[in-house]
Amino acid sequence: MSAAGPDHVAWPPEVAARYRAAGHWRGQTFGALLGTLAAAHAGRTAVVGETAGETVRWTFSELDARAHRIAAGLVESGITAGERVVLQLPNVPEFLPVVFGLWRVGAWPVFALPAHRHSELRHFAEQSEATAIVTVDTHERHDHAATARAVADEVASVKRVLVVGSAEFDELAATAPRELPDPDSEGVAFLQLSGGSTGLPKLIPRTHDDYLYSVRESARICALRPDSVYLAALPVSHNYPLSSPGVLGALHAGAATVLAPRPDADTAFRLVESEGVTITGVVPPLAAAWVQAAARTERDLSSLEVLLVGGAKCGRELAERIGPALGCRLQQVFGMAEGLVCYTRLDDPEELVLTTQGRPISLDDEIRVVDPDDPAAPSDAVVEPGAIGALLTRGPYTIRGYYRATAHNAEAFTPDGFYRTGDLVRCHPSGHLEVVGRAKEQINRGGEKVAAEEVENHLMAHPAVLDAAVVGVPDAYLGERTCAYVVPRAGTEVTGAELRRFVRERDVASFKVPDLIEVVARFPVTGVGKTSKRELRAALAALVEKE
Ligand code: OOB
Repeated sequence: MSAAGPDHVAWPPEVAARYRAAGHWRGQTFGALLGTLAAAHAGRTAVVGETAGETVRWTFSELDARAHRIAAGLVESGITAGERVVLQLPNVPEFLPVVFGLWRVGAWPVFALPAHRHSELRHFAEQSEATAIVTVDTHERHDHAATARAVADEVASVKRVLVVGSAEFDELAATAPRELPDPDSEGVAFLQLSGGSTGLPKLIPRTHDDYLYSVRESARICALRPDSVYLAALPVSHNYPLSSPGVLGALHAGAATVLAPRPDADTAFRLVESEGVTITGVVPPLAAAWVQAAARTERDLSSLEVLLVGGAKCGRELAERIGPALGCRLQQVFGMAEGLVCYTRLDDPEELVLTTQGRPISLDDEIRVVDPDDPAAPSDAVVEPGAIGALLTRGPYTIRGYYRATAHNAEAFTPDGFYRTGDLVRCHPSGHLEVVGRAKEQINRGGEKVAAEEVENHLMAHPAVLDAAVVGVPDAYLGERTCAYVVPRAGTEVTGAELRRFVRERDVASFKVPDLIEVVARFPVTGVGKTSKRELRAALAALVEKE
């Protein structure tokens, strides 16, 4: 417990007992799972990836042995159960043994994305009071090790930076394995990041039991089998390629995972052909790019059976093109790091696959669609069946609270434990949800989530900025782009170009730098005097149209 609130808001005991009795929570940790998988699939390929320009292939036994050695090495380097470790790894094969090593120790990985920069990394380290940062040397021309060291210098709790691929890491990874006590399966396994709508990303505590349930069911719903080959095209530290069904779903099924160093069509198609990939998951802009590239590729994509599309809305037009272009079945997925994941089923009627974002994993996922009118003072009145409303959910793998965020939790959850997703949906009679919009102040930039307030704060740090309002505007390729309206202080002048540079220099993930900045004399206001983001959005949309 910290002053900001508990590390983990547990499910009420009677609810937890129900999830156990239903067989959702099985008392297994990820470390124990890997041991079981290694016994069942010993010599089969678990991971294929590229490291230092070379392809590596590890079997389930090798992965298990590596994870044991890394766990022992982490313990010897002083890392103990319950400590938080910020992990910033791109799609390198070491991702898996490091994560399973941490899980065996009982330390909690904090899953930073490769795109995060100093600003975000520092926030994760501070917020979680992390004792270590694990990262790579450089990746895509960014010096991750230098960023991690700079954060370590500034955040007192961070005692060490471990760079995968360094001599120090190789030594740690060669430690003789040792018996370690198995952590509590109902305890926190790791912290995921929320896309956020207020300030900096919140941390999401997920337990072994709850996450494993979603992984096991995802693997089943996506029909993964030992001879499936899953391609992780997106960065694996994100919840979607990690567990929906993702790398963990593939492992769970005894299937191989191929880690793509980059998600572009050239890289992905090369790997589909060479590794016989059967299933992968992408965000809509990437799906569109692959569809286009497929028309002129000479690669053999015939092994591909399923393409998952999610993270942002996949419109019907794109949905219709996927099957014919890539010769595979489309599966829509609508999920969130906080928990709830919906899939269209492989045997669903075509119409539902093309027009909905699927139905929940579990019959115990409770869905409530409520009147969205005033998010600040929600009435939570349930709408008529089939009407559009704000989605609330609770269930066996949806958190009951963010990490150390009591004040925010009071708004993000209802008193009876439903998570306010901020998504506007329509629920079909079949239970399939159609995502029709969003009530939260977040921009979904092709699947990458940008909290308006976080960017506004960066803009307002500029001495010439009096006020800033960040909104999303429609974009044909990304779905939405990030745009900012800025009011300068009296007597100062500032340009959009200058402000973009300013935000970039504050060392934030580049997807958060506003695509467009408009400097205006004042914002339109609502009846009660609040900035009217609706009007700003409309004005920007008109502007973009004109351009
Ligand atoms: C996934 O997780 P997050 O945490 O990055 O973002 C969650 C939010 C949702 O609340 C929703 O606003 C949006 O992303 N979203 C979609 C969507 N999938 C996610 N909006 C419309 N259509 C979809 N299919 O993005 C995530 C986590 C697990 C699996 C898949 C995606």
